Amino acid sequence: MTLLEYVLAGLVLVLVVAGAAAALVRGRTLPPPTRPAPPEVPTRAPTEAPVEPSVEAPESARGRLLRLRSRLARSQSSLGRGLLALLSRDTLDEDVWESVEDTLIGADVGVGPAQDVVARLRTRLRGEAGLTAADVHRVLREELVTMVDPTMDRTLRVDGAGDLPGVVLVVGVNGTGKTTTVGRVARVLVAEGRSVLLGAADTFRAAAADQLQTWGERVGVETVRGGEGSDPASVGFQAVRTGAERGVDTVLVDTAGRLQNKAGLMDELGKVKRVVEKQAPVTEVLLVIDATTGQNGLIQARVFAEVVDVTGIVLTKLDGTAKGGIVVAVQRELGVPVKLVGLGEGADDLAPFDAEDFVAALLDA
Ligand SMILES: Nc1nc2c(ncn2[C@@H]2O[C@H](COP(=O)(O)OP(=O)(O)OP(=O)(O)O)[C@@H](O)[C@H]2O)c(=O)[nH]1
Ligand SMILES: [Mg+2]
Repeated sequence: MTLLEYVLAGLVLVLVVAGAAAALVRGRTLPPPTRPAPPEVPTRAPTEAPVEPSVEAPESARGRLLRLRSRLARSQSSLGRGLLALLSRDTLDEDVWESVEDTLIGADVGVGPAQDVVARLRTRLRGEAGLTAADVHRVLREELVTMVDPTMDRTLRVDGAGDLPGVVLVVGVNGTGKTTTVGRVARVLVAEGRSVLLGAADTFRAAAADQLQTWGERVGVETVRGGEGSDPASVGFQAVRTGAERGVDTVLVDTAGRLQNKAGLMDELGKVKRVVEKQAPVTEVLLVIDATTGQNGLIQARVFAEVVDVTGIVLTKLDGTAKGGIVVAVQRELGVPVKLVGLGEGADDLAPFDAEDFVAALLDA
């Protein structure tokens, strides 16, 4: 090989190495040509219509108590289990009957109903030889169901006469769960395909109307509200008038919490109902009672019933007390059925009350 040939070969080698290096560098900085292009995402111009706020699909009322039964059973297990244990003893003597009565009274059933049940159980279980545990269970269940009264009509009156909306007024002392109840009942009605309007007749605090409105918005229901401190009766009236004009099925009116011993506030409540009724009859007055307040709930019930004709009781926070007997006591006190029970803080933790299901939960804990 001549010198020239060496030089040429060297040059070729340098060129090849340089080209390869350049290609390598290019390969590192440029995206590999084989990588697929990202799919095109359609972008929305900011001027387009805003996305609709998502509206929840609430759970229908049917079967709710079944879902919530374990919660009820958990809170009332000492009552059911206590009674069953006592009645399963070999001999049912005076001591046992006294303990049965004490257990019932301890669960807030009330003295009268407790004595009635004991008398009936004594007659049915006395001297019957060969009673099995299943027999005792059945007799106790039947007597407790009778005590809770399966014959009471527990339907919510949410329909108005003719073209008028049904009007539900929700009342009770502070913090019992009125606003929560209105929100939850609205969900039940929406799930059943009804049209609903809310009235924020709690005008003490702006936050109260906000709270109600939030409940409504979650299920696409509107709230009629007045200014802070405005007359609750006129807000109630306006809500029912609007409901009638729009032809909605049901107007739910939330009211401010009020202590039953404040005469002025109780008079105001009477006025709310009277004024609303100039527009359409109130089809249901729900008194909300916090089950954890026990006997105090009975005193409230008495006073509220005098001012507004209570047609149904909502017993909230049953998940928080072992004294489920208050159901019986309050029904006796007013002669008005418990229609709904609250068993938790969740949006769908309100269930229609049913005597058989309730007793089943007590005994099957
Ligand atoms: N554990 C439990 N909590 C409940 C139940 N019902 C309502 N609550 C809670 O009770 C509290 C009070 O509820 P609200 O609905 O604001 O009561 P309110 O009667 O409207 O109160 P005021 O308007 O202030 O008189 C809230 O924290 C609810 O979540 C229930 O069934 N179980
Ligand atoms: Mg409230």
